[in-house]
Amino acid sequence: KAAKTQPSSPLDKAEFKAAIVKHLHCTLGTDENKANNHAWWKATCAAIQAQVLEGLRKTQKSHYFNDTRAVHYFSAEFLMGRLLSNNLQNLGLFDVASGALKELGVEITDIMEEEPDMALGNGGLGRLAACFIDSLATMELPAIGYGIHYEHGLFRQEIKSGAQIERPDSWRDYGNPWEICRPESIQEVPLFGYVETKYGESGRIQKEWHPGSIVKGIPWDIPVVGYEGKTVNVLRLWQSDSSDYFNWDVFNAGGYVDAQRENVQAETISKVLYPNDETEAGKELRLIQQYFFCSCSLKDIIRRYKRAHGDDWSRFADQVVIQLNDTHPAIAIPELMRILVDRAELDWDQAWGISTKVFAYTNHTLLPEALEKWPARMIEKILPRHLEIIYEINHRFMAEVDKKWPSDNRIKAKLSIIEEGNEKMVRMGHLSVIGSFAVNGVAEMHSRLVKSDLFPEFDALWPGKLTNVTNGITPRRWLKACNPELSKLIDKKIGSDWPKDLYKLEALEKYADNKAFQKQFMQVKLNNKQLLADEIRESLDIEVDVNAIFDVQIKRLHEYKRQHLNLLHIMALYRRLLENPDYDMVPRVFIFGAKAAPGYKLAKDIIYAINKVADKINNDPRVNNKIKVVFLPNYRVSLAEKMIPASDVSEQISTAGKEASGTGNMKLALNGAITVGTLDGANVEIAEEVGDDNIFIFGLTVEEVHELKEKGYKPYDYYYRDPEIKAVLDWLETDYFTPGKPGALVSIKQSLLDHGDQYMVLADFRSYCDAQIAIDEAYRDKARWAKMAIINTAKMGKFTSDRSIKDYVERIWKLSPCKIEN
Ligand code: 26R
Repeated sequence: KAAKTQPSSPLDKAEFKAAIVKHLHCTLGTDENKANNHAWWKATCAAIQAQVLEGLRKTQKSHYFNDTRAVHYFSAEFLMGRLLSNNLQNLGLFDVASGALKELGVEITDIMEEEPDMALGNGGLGRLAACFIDSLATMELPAIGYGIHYEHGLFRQEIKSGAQIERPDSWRDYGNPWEICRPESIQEVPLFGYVETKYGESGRIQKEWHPGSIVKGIPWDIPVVGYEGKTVNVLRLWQSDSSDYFNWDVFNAGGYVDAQRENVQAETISKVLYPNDETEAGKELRLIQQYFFCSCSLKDIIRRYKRAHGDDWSRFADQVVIQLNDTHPAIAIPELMRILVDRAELDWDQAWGISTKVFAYTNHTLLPEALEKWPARMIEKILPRHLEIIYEINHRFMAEVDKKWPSDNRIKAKLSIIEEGNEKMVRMGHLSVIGSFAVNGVAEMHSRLVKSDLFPEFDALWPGKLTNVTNGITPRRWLKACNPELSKLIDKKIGSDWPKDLYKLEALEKYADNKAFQKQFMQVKLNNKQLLADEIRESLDIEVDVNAIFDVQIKRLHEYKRQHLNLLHIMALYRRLLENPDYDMVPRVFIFGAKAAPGYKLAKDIIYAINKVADKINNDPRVNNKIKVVFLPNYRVSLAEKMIPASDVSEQISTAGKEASGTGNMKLALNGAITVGTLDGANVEIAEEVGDDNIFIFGLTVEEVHELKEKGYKPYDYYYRDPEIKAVLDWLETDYFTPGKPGALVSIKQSLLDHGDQYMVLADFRSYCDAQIAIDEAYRDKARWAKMAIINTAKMGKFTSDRSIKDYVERIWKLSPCKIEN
């Protein structure tokens, strides 16, 4: 035993036990008798981390010696969730660990609950980044994720008397066993100040930025363990700190600096994640956050490049590709130009030639209010040199536009990076398209709309630059780890190599009609529903029947996602039951999980309404338990992992053309839930895969939405023509759901009638109700439903994030895998 000095050779149960106990004693200063679940969790993580770090060391050595080209995924958000079960699964150590703990008298599922979620993201975009780095490691691709080490992730949601309350998320209060601080790689980030123009001897104009302050970026590395493979990549997150060497230098430069000096408390930069998804706020601190992590990351990349290639920039674009996750890191484009032109003293064309071979940009939304724009004045104050560079980029670009469309000022104004107006604004989307060699949308339909509606002239100017890469999800977390029972059933039926090759699930299709398999499949679903029912009882004291349909809508709360369409349908069902106690319906549990941006009034009103309607329905004996409404507070990755395996119906009901892709839709279908959805985002591709018989599509198409907008959409027409619509909307105005508080829910009605129903909820209402009736019918036929569920799981191969990454690698990044040597 003592001879076993190679910590990388997989541990057996006895060794694992010994490692946990050693960490209890030596790392945590406790023992087997005193340790609580938290201590057991930490000791277990520490035991695993030793293995992980060995893999990390070998990976970094191999990448270094092979001088590999790597992708650098720049993202302001990484929604990692918990890492324990994922790391165990990916290392193939789950059963060993759970056995070892059992012998120590500890349930692994209990200690897994001790881990706080790493909630460093808002929603889809952040979780996509997390799935992508899992796939990159699994596919043995050299990759590094760069982001921000927020002290507080997305707020914790509490529900008080039905309303959302935000509380700070303090995920690191008791330490994070997975992260490693790397003080040897600290970077300095300049901010504010002014630009000096110098005339060099060669007559070359040199610009020098004299910053007004300097902050420190401290890197924290989180190892990213690939499935079965040996690759362990890193996610490098930057934490801000005040720089000790700070302002003296600058200060002494003279009074001019004093006048220009601006301050930002260095520590506040990485303090908190902005909780807005989809509403651009233009806050100064957010721009500073974006520049802070881009500047640190670029310097980190360049330091690594120079170690191998010295001052020879000619190979930079061969070694480095940077993927911009939306426009949040777009400031990296002028920052690289500044480094190349001002620091490395390359001429502009050379520098631009390199930059535009390095960057690629992913667009995640078409909603106008989510497209980032910064006041030019704000950029000038914080990053004076960058504004100059942006103007220069734009100037040269306008010349290019003039060649294609001579003297067309309308097109110039439309394509310019600068939006003229009362206040000059810098359009970060335009900057990203111009500075990148590839631009992609995240689902077929979304990418088509990016080309036709958002950037049509860019598409004409640079044919082929705009493209599609459909999103995906990692099946390691979203099936293998979160749904162990279904995973084992699948293993038994078709073998266990599906986590790395999800198209293998197609082999399940031939059992879709098999009675015995249907029974097993639906038994697993029932067991998962039981687990969720227990959770609902514990958290909300609501009893739900596991034989009811579990109908789930989980996503950020937004009008375009239309949680209120779901709610209006629930109210309509309730009303039908009150009018006709014999109204025939399969009992249904409507389950919601959603956070609203703290400043988004109507979104918060919708949460309040869901909770108030829930109170009433759940406690009305006339409903006879045919409907339950459950709003699970604090929706997050770890809660999703419990809800998704227990879902029968997946609500994907956005207004057509508004949801770029969606990824929850994929997770739910993979776990055997049937989608009720519009032809929007990736729903379209899910429908293609599963076939029309295995999905419930309803509502207006994008084209119909456009037509209706064109000819003038009048929500009042639907209100007066459909008595059920009128009844439920009027109901909102009474105090039926909010006793003593009439009008408490009226803002929803107003938004749908007086404010024009921007997202066409009323237009889709009837068609949605019809789809729900079709679901009710389908569910009554047990065999039919089981078959649909099995086919959904079987047909999700396309939606593994491994396929997305393969698309990026082949069409955009041009990377090769790197085998890890011992
Ligand atoms: C500028 C700002 C405040 C902001 C805008 C938008 C901040 C954050 C966002 C988040 C966005 C755009 C987002 O999460 N988009 C989602 O990306 C997912 C992954 O591609 C898609 O599946 C999903 O449809 C889309 O809404």
